[in-house]
Amino acid sequence: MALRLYHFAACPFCEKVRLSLKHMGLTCESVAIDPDDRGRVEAVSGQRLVPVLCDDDRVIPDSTRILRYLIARYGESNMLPQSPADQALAWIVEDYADEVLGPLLRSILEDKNAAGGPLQTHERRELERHLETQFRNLEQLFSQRRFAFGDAPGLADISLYAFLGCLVRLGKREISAGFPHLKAWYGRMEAP
Ligand SMILES: N[C@@H](CCC(=O)N[C@@H](CS)C(=O)NCC(=O)O)C(=O)O
Repeated sequence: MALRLYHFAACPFCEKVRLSLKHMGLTCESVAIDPDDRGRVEAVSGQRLVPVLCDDDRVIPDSTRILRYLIARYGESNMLPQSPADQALAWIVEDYADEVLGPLLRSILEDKNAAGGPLQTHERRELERHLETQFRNLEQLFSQRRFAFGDAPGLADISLYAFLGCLVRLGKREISAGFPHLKAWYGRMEAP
C-alpha cells in the first residue's frame, strides 16, 4: 500500500478525506495542490477536481468514491455503524453534507448565487434561513446523541464536520450558542 492524496487545505471534500484517513489510521503521502494550478491533478487523473487518491497504480477521484474505496479496501475501522440500515443512513448523511451543506456554505462563504453572480439581499437572507434550518435539525439530532450514530464519531460526523468546519474557519463564524448541542458536538469533533 502506498497512498497519495492530491488536495488543498481549504477544500471541504479534501478535509473529509484527510479526517477519514486519520480516523482509519492510514498514512498517506500528501501532495498539496495550488488551487489555481490543476496541472498535477489533471496529469494524474485526467480531470481537475480535488481530492484525488492514488493507491499504488490505482487512481480514484471524488471524495465519496475515495471513502467507499478506502472502507472496502482497508476495512470499516469504526467509520460505519454496525447495522446495515444505519450504514445506509451514514452514507445518506455523507451525501447530504456534499450536496446540501456544500453548495449552501459555498454560496454563503463566497457571497455568490448558484449561477456565480453576486448574492442579492433577499437571496442572502434565504440562504441564511436555509442554514438556520440545517442547524436546527442538527441541534435536534445531537440533543439525543453524542455522535451521529452513538458514542463514537464515524463517517457521518466526519462528513458534517468537514463542511461546518469550513464555515467556522474560512467564514470566521461560530456555531451560535442558540444551538448548544450542535456546538458541544462540534467541540467534541475538534478535540484531538
Ligand atoms: N464531487 C467532488 C467535488 C470536488 C470539488 O468540487 N472540489 C473542488 C475543491 S473544494 C474543486 O476542485 N474545484 C475546482 C473547480 O471547480 O474547478 C468530490 O466529492 O470530491
